[in-house]
Amino acid sequence: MIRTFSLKAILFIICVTLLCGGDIYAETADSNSNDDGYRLWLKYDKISDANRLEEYRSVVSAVSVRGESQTCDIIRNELKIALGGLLDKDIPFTDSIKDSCLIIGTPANCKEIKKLCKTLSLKTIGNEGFVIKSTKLKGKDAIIVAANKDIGLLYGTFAFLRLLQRQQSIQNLDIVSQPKIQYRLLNHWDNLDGTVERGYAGRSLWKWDELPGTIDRRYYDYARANASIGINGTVLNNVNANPDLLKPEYLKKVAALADVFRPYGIKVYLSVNFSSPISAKFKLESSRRGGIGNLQTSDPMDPNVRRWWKDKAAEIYKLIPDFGGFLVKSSSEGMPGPQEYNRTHVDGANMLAEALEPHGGIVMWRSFVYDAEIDPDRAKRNYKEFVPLDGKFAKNVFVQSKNGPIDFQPREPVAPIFGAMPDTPSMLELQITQEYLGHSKHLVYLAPMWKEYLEFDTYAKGQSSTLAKIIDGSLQGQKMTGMAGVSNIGNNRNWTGHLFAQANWYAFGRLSWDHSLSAEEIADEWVRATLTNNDEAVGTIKSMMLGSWEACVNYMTPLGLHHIMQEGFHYGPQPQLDTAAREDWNSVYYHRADANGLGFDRTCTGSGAVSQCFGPVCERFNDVNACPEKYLLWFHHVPWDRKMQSERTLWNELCLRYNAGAQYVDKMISDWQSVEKYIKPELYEHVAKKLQTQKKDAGIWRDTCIGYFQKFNKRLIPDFK
Ligand code: GCW
Repeated sequence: MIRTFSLKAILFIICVTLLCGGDIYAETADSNSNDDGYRLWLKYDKISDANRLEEYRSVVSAVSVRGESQTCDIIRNELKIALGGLLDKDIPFTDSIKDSCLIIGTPANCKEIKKLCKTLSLKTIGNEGFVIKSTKLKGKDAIIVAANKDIGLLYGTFAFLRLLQRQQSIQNLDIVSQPKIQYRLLNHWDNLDGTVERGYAGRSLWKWDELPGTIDRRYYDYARANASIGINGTVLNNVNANPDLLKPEYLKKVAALADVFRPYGIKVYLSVNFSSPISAKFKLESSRRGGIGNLQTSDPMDPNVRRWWKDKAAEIYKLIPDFGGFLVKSSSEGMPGPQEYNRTHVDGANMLAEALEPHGGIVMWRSFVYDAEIDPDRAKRNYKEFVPLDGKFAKNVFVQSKNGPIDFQPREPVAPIFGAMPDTPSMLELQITQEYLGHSKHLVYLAPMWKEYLEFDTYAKGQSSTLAKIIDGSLQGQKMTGMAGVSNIGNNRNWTGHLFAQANWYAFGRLSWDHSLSAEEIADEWVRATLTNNDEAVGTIKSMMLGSWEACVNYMTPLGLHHIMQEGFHYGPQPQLDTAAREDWNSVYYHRADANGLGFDRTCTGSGAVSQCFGPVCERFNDVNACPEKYLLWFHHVPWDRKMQSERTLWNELCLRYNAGAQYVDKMISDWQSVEKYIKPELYEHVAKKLQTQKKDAGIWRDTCIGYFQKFNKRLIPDFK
């Protein structure tokens, strides 16, 4: 089976390469002069430091990539572009180890690497890991990039190139790296009509009407960018899933994309609609939703429904032998689910798991549910529905949960569901697209936020039970581990709408590979690869980035406020919103401002949400004197005159934070101006313009929210100067 598909895929690549004039990467390689952001962090502009350039040219004077797979061809191609650009020189590629100084191979295809195997720690690094090591071969200095599989070589190649992009020394290298998380996925919320839910960078990349006949060359650049940061899977479509994607004609299109992505180590997954087996003619009936099958039900206990999914899985795997699996949003925001048949999440997930299991596929069953009947406090609902089901899911099922208990707010405490289901693999869902953080208009670097979550100590198994240890399986011993990021990619030339939003895509990939990397380190890599290598400018830009999330929290939702944004659109402020279709979509439900104070009482005497946290966390958050101020109004209803740590009253502190957030944007504007001469003009202008919009809108956030809350407390607005 594997043999036939790889042969088919090779022919496919050859055809595509011919169709694209034999140079599928031309765009990324050639646009040096005119920089519109298309090339992302894979620019490979010439090394600016003359000494380093000399060093690199002498150390990497010839390259040998061993192996004949498509992945090895991709590595050769990448090195050609990268070394040609960075070293501004044609580096010879050779088959002979003896003439070469950079050797890339596996023990299976390289004798010398096989010999060195014992010293290279290859045994412990799995299929995706790699080793980069300075060594001597036949008495000559050499650098070896070694791995067990070709995909590890590709990751190792990108890691080696990152060293050059950052102009770091490549003497005495001794790097061993393997991913801490097994499933590192982008989740696209792309619809079949080309729109993207919560997408702010144009339309979907997937041209369904052209596929499978026409393969847009951007698919290759997408795959290459993802591989460069270690992403190994992509869910192509919106969790609000259109069942049509499971029709045979669409599956052929999906298979064409899978063929493109495969040699980059990227598997394809689909979001599926739970009603898919139901006949389309039920579309208009209220209790049954139309799918693409011929059944009258999608009850997971119905044998015909189970058969339907098994047949569908078999059909998919025939076309895509390495298909990844299904992502499911069920019984949430109008999406159908097993509850309609009085069945549980377990019944639904396990039915799909059973269909995928023989083929090696997985189910990612989302816990994003907030049925108002479960509890009056939305923050408590998914925990209450899911935690009792711990240990009942099939082995190939993840429960995929958002980082916070509500919904990707600018800041949330970590969702207490993490750690509370020790016998269920849990996948962390982060949102790269800035639904609640200024869309693609605001410069907000998200790595510090993700680090705050990952490093949060849940106390699930006593002290030092960080979220990172829960999702990488080290705390509770889970075998399957995963991290998903809701994509911010669209068909805009610069991929993400805001140039700096590329850094969030980048950071998600890097953190899913290694969550111990710091936000600062990742920013350093990204800035040097994308913008400039001038140390001073790098320092300035990094500092803009590193403070940008806290600033955004301050001008939108300081001190634990949340969900007070414009209805539906979620961009600007609408703290007065009290007319939404659901109570828990209203801003007033969340901030609870009144004449006495502000905030949602989730203490043990309030909604009780705090008691879902583990002991010491619960105690700390429950106590208004101990609760970290960043979560204060999340857990407490606080009097306007209460003294804060700063000795200011809550009201004055709130005003100060709103103002500090808005002022930070002014600082970013002047910082950006100060680095102008290091930035390509088109990119400089693009960011400068966006910052002006951010300034205006941060001001609107501040003024609207302060003005609104003042109506309750009737206090003066403190003088900010
Ligand atoms: O945050 C909400 C978004 C919806 C989204 C939903 C979800 C895809 O506003 O647009 O739907 O979350 O995560 O399912």
